[in-house]
Amino acid sequence: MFKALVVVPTYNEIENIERLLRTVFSLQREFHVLVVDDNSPDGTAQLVEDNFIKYPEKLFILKRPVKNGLGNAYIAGFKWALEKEYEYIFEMDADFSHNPNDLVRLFNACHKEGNDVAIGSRYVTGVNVVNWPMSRVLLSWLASKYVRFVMGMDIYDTTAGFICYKRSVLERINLDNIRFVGYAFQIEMKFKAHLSKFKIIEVPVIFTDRTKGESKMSSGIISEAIFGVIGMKIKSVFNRKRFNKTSFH
Ligand SMILES: Nc1nc2c(ncn2[C@@H]2O[C@H](COP(=O)(O)OP(=O)(O)OP(=O)(O)O)[C@@H](O)[C@H]2O)c(=O)[nH]1
Ligand SMILES: [Mg+2]
Repeated sequence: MFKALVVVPTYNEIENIERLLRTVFSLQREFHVLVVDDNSPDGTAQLVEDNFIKYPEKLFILKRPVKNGLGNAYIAGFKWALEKEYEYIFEMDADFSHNPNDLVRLFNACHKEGNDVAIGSRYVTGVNVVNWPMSRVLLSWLASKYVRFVMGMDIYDTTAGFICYKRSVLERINLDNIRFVGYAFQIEMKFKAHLSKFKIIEVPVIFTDRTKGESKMSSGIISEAIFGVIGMKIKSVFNRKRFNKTSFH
């Protein structure tokens, strides 16, 4: 039996987390869940702990003292997963933007179809986004086009945050060197998997805007992504040149 862990970062998700856990734990396939909570003032962590008794040995929590960004929360969750025996490690939001039923499709794309990374993608078959204002759809879609162009990656939804990684991918990527925290974190993870020549597949999913709780989107996250990708690309070209030089001499 291959063990699978869904890492769910939370900040003020008290209105979503209990239903999310119920949905994941009622799936046909067994998934464990690690909630990474950054001391949510609304008591999300306490509510998760109240559910321990219902889901013994499959629900876990990592409590961090301050809000430190999505990327940092994922890195902490990935490291936790690698210390255990998980073979498949997932990223998923707590706000139902990602449909938990799609976890099985992402799992199959890796486990049955031999991919290393499966991305729940909004843009592989047109634009599958429900309830976002037009401006946000456009921003996200343009961002993905921009990244695809600058980075030269053959991925439509480069900022997607609904992902299945095989353990070997997270082992290979140096998690201590991941620099970004917002959308750029999602891009950076894909770019590093791409540079390491892992097999990446996009699985079309429908993304639905949150109906409960508040958004944590900020202009800082957007500018980090815009300037971050250029920095990442330059650094990778520079590293490749250095690598070529040392291998020829
Ligand atoms: N632990 C932790 N989780 C976070 C942090 N920021 C966001 N999250 C969680 O990460 C997931 C994605 O964040 P969202 O606020 O939904 O971001 P978004 O999807 O870009 O924007 P909206 O859906 O409009 O809110 C959610 O589960 C959040 O609770 C953070 O700093 N720390
Ligand atoms: Mg969201």
